[in-house]
Amino acid sequence: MLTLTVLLTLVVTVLTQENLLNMCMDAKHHKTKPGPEGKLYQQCSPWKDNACCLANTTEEAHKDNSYLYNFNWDHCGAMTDKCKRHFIQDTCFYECSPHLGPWIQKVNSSWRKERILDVPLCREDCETWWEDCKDDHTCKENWHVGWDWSTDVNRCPEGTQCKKFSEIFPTAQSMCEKIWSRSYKYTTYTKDSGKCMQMWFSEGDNPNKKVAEYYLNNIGPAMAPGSLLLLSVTLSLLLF
Ligand code: FOL
Repeated sequence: MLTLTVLLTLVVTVLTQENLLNMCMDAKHHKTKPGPEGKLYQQCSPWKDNACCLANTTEEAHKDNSYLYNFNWDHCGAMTDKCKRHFIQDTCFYECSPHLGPWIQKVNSSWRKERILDVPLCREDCETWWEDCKDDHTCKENWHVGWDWSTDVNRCPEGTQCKKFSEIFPTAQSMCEKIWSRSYKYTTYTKDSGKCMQMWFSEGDNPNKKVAEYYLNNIGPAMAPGSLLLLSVTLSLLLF
């Protein structure tokens, strides 16, 4: 009986892991399940074989003040193209990634039921983002809350001042971690490490699946070591 229970638990654990490896968060524009999309727009095309976003969402992701969040990148004057492309890429990553399971959390929010928290971002992706934006301007550290929405798009709230990115965010780390209220965790891992998530990758296999797998099997949230423990308990029960 005990053996059966342990085996069942093991099966459930393995199935849960499989689900965490390939799923979509319950947010504003995400599909309920990941799947192929045929064609995704420009910078979002690397996700076309398996995506949580619809083609329409990816087209919108490339527009200013898109219907996605009515978000105005140009709230402190026009954002440069070299900076904006990183925000477009972030939108693709956020809307399309099917491998964010280990970092998805439930939230009480007016516009989404789940969010991502502390996704380990590759150093180069964070640093080139900051380098390309450091001379652009913004008035806020956390872009998720506190805007003036009295018009149709977000504007800088009273009492704030437009400053250089590099003043609001002195380091690449502070920008990546603070701008979307800790969606990302800055890491010193490089893109070839297999230990960090890549915002930028070429069409072909999504390198982030293996990274999610790594975090589930190694140091991931408590449940992963649990499955290894269960495996050994099962084996010892069967053998002795
Ligand atoms: N990219 C990443 N990586 N993580 C994210 O969580 C993320 N989120 C967005 C876009 N890219 C992301 C969505 N952005 C509001 C502002 C920004 C936004 C979504 C919504 C907004 O309506 N803010 C209101 C508060 C709304 C509320 O929390 O009830 C505000 O006060 O400004």
